[in-house]
Amino acid sequence: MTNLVVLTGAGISAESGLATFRDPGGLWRRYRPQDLATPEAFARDPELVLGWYDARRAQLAEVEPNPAHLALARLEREWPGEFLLVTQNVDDLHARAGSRAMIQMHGALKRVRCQACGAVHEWAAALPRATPCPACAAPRLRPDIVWFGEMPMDMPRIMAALEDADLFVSIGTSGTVYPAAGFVRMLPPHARSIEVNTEASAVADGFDELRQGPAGVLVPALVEELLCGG
Ligand code: BJW
Repeated sequence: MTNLVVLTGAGISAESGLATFRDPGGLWRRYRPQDLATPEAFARDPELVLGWYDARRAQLAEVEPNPAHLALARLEREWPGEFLLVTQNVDDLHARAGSRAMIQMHGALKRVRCQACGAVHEWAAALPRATPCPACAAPRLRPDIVWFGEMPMDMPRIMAALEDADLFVSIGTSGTVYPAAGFVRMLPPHARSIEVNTEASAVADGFDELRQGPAGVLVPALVEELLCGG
């Protein structure tokens, strides 16, 4: 039995039409992360931050999972060993493709969290400032997103899966944001690691194998190879 951990980043959703962060045209080429993706930014200008997440949440209605998302859902269904998908993405494309054994380590656009009572709510609409929490009525809801300086979600489960991994596949991530960028260095010595990206990531030298090209083409081929040996 082979334990498989797959890590994905913004590159896997690029062919669905969602901008990445650091590529030309990426979100961090147009906006400053310190203005939008930190707790301090939210405290300073909640309307700006909520509006940015409202726009990105609304954009999800305009995009569909691509062949790479669908192939990973197939891999989960047909893989004979343990399987865990860890995504840094806050979009809902993996879930809509059918992935279930999944951790969204940086949170989810379609969830909000109450800063007063901690309740997490599914949220598909806009989030106006001071909307009361459905659980406690406090006007303290925020996007359920992991901003810079905050702890990514489900880290103990992710670390346990990495410790037991025999195979690690990283897809469409630049390898610049930690802790995810460090996962390839946390694998047991025997584990095989494969990176799929249109260009070598910042941590590419830690992988056994690099496959260069678009995820929408390379991931279905890799999944076929892993499941059918060719
Ligand atoms: C394709 C493709 C195609 C394109 N096919 N490929 C100094 C040193 C080390 C660490 C730190 C440091 N200073 C601060 C830190 C910590 C900080 C950090 O890493 N900062 C770095 C920028 C230096 N990290 C944190 O603060 C994290 N928390 C933390 O560390 O807590 C402490 C702790 C944790 C654990 C243990 C102990 C302590 C939190 C990070 C939160 C990240 N948040 C964001 C935004 C919020 C979500 C949102 O609004 O969407 O998450 S930032 C942004 O970057 C987003 C992404 O999830 C994340 C990663 O980006 P990703 O996915 O890699 O996208 P890109 O655009 O960078 O890359 C896309 C790639 O795809 C490229 O390589 C393309 O080539 C490729 N590609 N098209 C295949 N078709």
